Amino acid sequence: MHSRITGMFTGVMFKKRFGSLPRIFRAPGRVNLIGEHTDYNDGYVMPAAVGFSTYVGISPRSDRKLIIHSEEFPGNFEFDLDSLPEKRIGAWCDYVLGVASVLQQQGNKLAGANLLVHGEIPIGAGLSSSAALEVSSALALLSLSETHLPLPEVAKLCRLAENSFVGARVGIMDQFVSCMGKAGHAFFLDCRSLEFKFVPIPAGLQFVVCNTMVKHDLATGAYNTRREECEEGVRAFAKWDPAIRALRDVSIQMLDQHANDLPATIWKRCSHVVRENQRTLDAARALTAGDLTEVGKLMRESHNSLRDLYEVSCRELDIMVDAADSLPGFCGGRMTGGGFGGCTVNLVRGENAEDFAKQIAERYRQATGIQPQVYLCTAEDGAQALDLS
Ligand code: GAF
Repeated sequence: MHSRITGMFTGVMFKKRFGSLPRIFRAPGRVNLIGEHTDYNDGYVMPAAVGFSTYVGISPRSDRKLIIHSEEFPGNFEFDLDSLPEKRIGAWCDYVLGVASVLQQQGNKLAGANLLVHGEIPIGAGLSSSAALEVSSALALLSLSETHLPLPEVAKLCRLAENSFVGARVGIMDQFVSCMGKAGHAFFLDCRSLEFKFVPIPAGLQFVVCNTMVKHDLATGAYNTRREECEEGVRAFAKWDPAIRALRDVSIQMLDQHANDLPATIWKRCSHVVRENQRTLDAARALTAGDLTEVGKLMRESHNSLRDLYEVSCRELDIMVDAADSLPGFCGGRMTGGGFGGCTVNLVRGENAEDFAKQIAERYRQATGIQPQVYLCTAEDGAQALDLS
């Protein structure tokens, strides 16, 4: 219902701006329950799509122009499809441009179009506003071309756009869950084979997502540096065992065996990834069995590892994670997404969720002086065309 109303609103804004009625596409943001910084290591992740989405309205033009506008984000952008920039221009429309550019490189004939973007996912909060913009734009642009792409292929091309055009070497998790998420379920994905399964979220459980209000920016160096450190680890392990192609292939036993053979930082990064993969497999099993105590324990271990070994947490995220401890209804929590700021995700019993939100906000405000935003969410469906008739 919410997405229908927001879709209609986007349609009205579109008509006001461009004078015609658009087709509307929606793609959601996500929280990641566990499996952090594992996707680009061919590992496992378990995110869920949530109720915040990006909406894109589109209508065809008779020329080759791409006009991109948003009521929320600054700037009116106009490009020629025959001479799109080759790299990011440093504006929010890069995610749309990147998708258009990759679609054309892959041989799709795009038509000129007017696009209006309505975004409700907090920016820089680690809830995948970028992936949602890419996916909704891809569906919109494809709707005016003759190509039909299955959603997993849409996810892959959006990731490629972010890697090659925007310059952030992200993995496949965010685009995939934005495309494929399912209401009421977490989405367990093997990032090597791209096989996935839906894991039901136990009835009555809510996600309470707490925004530290510290912004992160994936295009900046630290994320790409972590990837390079993982690659260095793979090169070392491959010398000891040529079958190793990614950290996914390293066992916990092998990791421990070589604890003193790798530079300390590289070993810490590898140690996080190898054990996080195991935790994600264990968490999927525990969630399926409804064992929330185990899920909570694994989430806490994941956070500690991201803090101490992968070093992508920050003081505010640690405070927010600690602030959840002992609150009524709390089942587990951790930082979610790339890190360096952004949000924590907490699994909380529905009847306690509102009180939890108030109390954690107060604890965080007292400890940091920052007023956080707290969102009550559930797992929602992935991307779709909206039928507003
Ligand atoms: C960001 C990236 F976009 C994902 O691909 C993933 O690597 C995540 O950080 C960390 O798990 O959201």
